Amino acid sequence: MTTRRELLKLGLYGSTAMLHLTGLKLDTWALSENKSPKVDPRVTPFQVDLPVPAFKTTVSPATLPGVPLFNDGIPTDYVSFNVQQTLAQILPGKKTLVWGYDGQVPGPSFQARLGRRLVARQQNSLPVNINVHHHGGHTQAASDGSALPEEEIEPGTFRDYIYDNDDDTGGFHWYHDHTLDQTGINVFMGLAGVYILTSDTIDALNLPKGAFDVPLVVQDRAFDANNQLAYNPFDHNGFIGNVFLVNGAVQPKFRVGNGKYRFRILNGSNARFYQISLSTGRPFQIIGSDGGLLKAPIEADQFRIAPGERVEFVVDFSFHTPGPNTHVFLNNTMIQKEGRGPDGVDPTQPFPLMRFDVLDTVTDISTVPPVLETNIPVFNPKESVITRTFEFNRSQGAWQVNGKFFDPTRVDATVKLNTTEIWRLRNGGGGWYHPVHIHRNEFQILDRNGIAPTGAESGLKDVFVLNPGDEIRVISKYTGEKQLGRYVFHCHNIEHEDMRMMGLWEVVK
Ligand SMILES: [Cu+2]
Repeated sequence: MTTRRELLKLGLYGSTAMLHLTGLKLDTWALSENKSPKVDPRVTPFQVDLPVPAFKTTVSPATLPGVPLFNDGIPTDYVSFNVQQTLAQILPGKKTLVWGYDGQVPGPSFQARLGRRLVARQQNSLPVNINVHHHGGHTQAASDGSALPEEEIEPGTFRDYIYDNDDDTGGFHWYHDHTLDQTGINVFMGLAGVYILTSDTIDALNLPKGAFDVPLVVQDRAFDANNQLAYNPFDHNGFIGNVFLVNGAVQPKFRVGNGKYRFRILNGSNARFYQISLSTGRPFQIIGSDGGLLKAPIEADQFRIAPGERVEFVVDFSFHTPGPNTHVFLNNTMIQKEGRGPDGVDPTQPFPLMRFDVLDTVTDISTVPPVLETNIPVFNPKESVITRTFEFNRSQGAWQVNGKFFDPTRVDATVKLNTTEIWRLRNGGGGWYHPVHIHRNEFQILDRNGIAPTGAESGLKDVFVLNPGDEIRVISKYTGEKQLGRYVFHCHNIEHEDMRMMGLWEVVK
């Protein structure tokens, strides 16, 4: 197999490099019928129960030879993953080959606490290179998973990731593959999972807990005639599938009681946007955004969620009488035919992503407190030392930032530690949507086209959707002595990212 370094010398990147590096032969991959918005006819919804990924349990560091040990007094937990191929029953009939953390799709969930360090060993038993990104985390550069070639885990080797969990707030993060040129295929094959960062203060809020606190990882996929995942490496517009999975299961059903549930929804799709609502039309309480809980809950009856974004919301099923015919559907009303972006919301065409079966009578003592997160940092625009502008544009059928393709050897911005900066993110045109993700920090949106943010966008964010024509100003302060070094920012339409819509930035003393 050709090495990454050799390919870079040859000037090969994106899908061409991906095919070399994964060793995938085109004839083994049915080119998916991405243009068809039609639902796969093999699918019958609500046949399987919603899988809820288990929390990863800790292990003794003594079981992990060579793992870093610490004597700085900070409590440290250790977990160990084996990233491997497995066969999953997704469609009826033949099983589907997937790539998963511990062979699971989504992977086991991280349960982390503020102020407690977590070390994760990732053993790569796949035939391809991997790189694990902690999306939403205030992570040391060497453990961030920033698509830099030198960070990659080659087959048969491992890497230890150190998560300090010294973020300003807890949050609903996730982890997913971030290998240069092949993030699209790696995530598509299953390399994604949930990372929940909590604290004593968050736990003390009387929000729904335990079995009433449920992550929902929403993804679209396409399958060939043999029930195998079908990815078109030459569709650089963005992958759009015609089978909808929640937590790895096709349009599942979920048994609930007549009480409140905290749902944490992650759009883990490569390029698809969703508009989420309930079939009852009832409002719910949005309590969290990408970067954790909001200051206060926001009542809403729908929201948009783009690739990489997270929204936390509380649904109250107490308005329903439990019974075998009491169903509530989690609907998507966003129409999207191609990777360019969503075509718009059509409330007359609700598509059920999953079904809640209200069957049980429960005693619900949980509440949605009027005050949620009191520790959200306020970034002062007057303290900003520079305003940088990044324009996301299309060129030569691929994707650029400020007219340049990503180059892992070129630093596009140097940020001084403990300073505040404003970044202006601008859509370069053509009717394309770009959900832009910046690593390492959480940000406040100052304004979107001059207007202050509303809804979940008023909370801490790390993904910013550039609709056509948009210009967004975001602000953050770059604190953290441990978090010096190189990070990336990029479009989270993963096919755009793989075709080099990414920039490199560095935090220096
Ligand atoms: Cu994009």
